[in-house]
Amino acid sequence: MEVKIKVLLCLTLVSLVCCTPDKRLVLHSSEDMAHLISTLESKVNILEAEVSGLKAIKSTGGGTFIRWGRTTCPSNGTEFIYKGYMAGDKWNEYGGGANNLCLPDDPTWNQYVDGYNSGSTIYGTEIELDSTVSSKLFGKQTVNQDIPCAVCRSARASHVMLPARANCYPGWTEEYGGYLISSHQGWKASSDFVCLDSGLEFVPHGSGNDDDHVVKPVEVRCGTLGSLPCPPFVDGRELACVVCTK
Ligand SMILES: [Ca+2]
Ligand SMILES: [Ca+2]
Ligand SMILES: [Ca+2]
Repeated sequence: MEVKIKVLLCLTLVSLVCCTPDKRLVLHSSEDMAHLISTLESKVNILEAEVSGLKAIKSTGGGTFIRWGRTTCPSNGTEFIYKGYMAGDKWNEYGGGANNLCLPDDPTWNQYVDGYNSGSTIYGTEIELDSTVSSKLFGKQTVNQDIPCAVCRSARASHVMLPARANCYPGWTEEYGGYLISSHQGWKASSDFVCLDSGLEFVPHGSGNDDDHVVKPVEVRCGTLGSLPCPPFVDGRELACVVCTK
C-alpha cells in the first residue's frame, strides 16, 4: 500500500512537472522517466522522514502540573511523575520562599552536612479551617491534616489554574478541581495561591497539630470591604478553583 502511494505521488508530481504550461519538460526516453521518478521518490522519502520527526516531537510534547492534596494523577490519560509532601515556610517565620513545593517521598542527595547549619528552612504543610467549612468543602474534618501532592504530565501541552471557577471553559479538559488555598494574612510567612483538590487525601500520621507550614481556604472580600465587585463575587465566600489542560 505504501509503495502504491509513493508511485501515485510520483506520477502526480511527474504530471505536474511535465504538463505545467510554463515549465514543460520533454522526456526523451524511458531512462529519463526512470531517473525523474527516482529523484522524486528520494524527495518523498526525505519528506516522510521529516513528517516522522515532527510526529515524534508532537508525541513527546505536553505539560506538567502539580495536583495539590492527592497522591495520584487524574485518570484521563495523564502520566504520573511522582508524589510527595506539600511543603513551604513555617507560618510564623519571615523569609524563605513564598511558593509551595511538592517534595518527593523518595529524595536523593548531593553533598550534605547533617545537623542545622543556619540555612533556609522548609516544612510540611497542614490545613487549618473552621470545622463547618471543612465539612462543607471537603465532606469531612480536615483540620491539622498534612497535605500530600502529586506531579503529573499531560499530553495536552497548555495548562492553567482557574481561580474562582468550578469548571473549565469550553474546549479545555478538567484535570482536577477544588478550593483555592494560601497562608493567612496575619501570618509572617507567605504562601502562593494554589488549587487544593476537593477529594483531599491526608499524609499518614499527619493529623497532629504541627503548626509548621499552614494553609487555609481563601475567602474573597468584595464590595464595601474590598476593591473587587459584588457581584459577581460574594463577600466571604470560599473561592473554588480548577486546573484545566488543552
Ligand atoms: Ca498536622
Ligand atoms: Ca495547626
Ligand atoms: Ca466563608
